[in-house]
Order: sequence, then structure tokens, then C-alpha cells
Amino acid sequence: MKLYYADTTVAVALIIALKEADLPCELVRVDFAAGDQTKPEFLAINPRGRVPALVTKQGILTETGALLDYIHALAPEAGLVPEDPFQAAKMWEMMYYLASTWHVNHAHGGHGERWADNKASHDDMHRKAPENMRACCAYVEETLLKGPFLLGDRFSLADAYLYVVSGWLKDNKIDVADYPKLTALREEMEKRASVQAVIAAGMM
Ligand SMILES: N[C@@H](CCC(=O)N[C@@H](CS)C(=O)NCC(=O)O)C(=O)O
Repeated sequence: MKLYYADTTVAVALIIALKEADLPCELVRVDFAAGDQTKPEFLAINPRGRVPALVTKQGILTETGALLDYIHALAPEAGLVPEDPFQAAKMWEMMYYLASTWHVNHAHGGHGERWADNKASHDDMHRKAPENMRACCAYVEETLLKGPFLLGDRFSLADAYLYVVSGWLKDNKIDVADYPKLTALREEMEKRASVQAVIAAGMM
């Protein structure tokens, strides 16, 4: 398998999950600063110009949630998804929330051009993003996150996802210390070899 990723992006959650599952995978860094995600070579992999993209023997897969589920399916013995159906659904609840709301709210802060053409509109979205991200943090902190991991004492795929996207809060000038459970999750994650490896590689 070959995973296309860029540093600090949601694709790093896949790298953490691959390490947790002990699955071999070639990593291909897409240089966003050089605009490699917009070049024909990468668009042939993912025409939307986004990471992550995973090349498998059967074809190419995109979308973080689908890829995380694929990693679990390849290595169920790693126990990255709870066996209990309710607990598994709680994990998916967080992952769908991160994909559909957290990630999208964050993107409004720096990628207003995806939704509007006028600079004034981009500036307005940029100003509004911290408020929306604070609402996301409060919802995760007060409603979803049990602590220290999402589901309590056991690690699951959603923790890798939340760890990576909560690293983006500094872009919104939000101090994660304002959210004690989120802070505890980040500390717990940073004790894991998988996370230490991505930090050491400069991916976070
Ligand atoms: N829905 C996709 C979103 C992927 C996505 O937007 N990735 C960002 C990085 S976090 C990206 O590739 N951005 C390209 C760019 O900014 O040009 C997923 O969850 O995998």
C-alpha cells in the first residue's frame, strides 16, 4: 500500500492508525507548499487534490473515515474499533462529527475561497472560524469525550482522528488548555509510540 499524505493534515491520523495496527505502508509526502496537490501527477491519484489517498492492490481509496475503517478491517486483531455495537457507533459518531463539522469549520478559517469569491467574504469567514471552533471544542469536551480517550480507558480510531484535528486549534488562536479533557486526550496520545513517531518525523 502507498499512502499520500501531507504534514499536519488529517492524513496523519492514518499514519498513526497504520502504526497502531502494525501494517506496512509506503508513505508519499505531498508538498503543499510547492502546490503538489494541484499538479497532474497527484490529481491522477485524487482528482479532488486532497490527502489522504491510499493506493491499494484493488484501487485507490480516499476519505479519512473510510481509510481508517479499512485499516481496522485489514488488522482486526489490533482492536482499533470496539466490538460492542454501541461503543463502535459512539466511535463513528465522533468520526463523522470531525469529518462533517470540525474539519469543515476549520477550513472556513483558511480556505474561504472554497465557498466565496470576494476577499471580504474570506475575511469574514476567517474572523468567524474561532467562534465555530470553540463551539466544536465545547461540544466534544462536554458531550462526546469520556476521557482520557473518547470511549474512556480504551484507545480507538477516533482518538487518532481527534488528536490530529485538535492540533489545528492553534491556527484559530485557541489554547487547548481551555479544554481539560481535550488536553488530557492529547497528553495520553503523546505517550503512545505511534504518536511519538509522527512527532519525531515532523508530521505534527
Ligand atoms: N473529506 C476529506 C477531506 C480531506 C482534506 O480536505 N484534506 C486536506 C488536508 S487536511 C487537503 O488535502 N487539502 C488540500 C489543500 O488544502 O489544497 C477527508 O476527510 O479525508
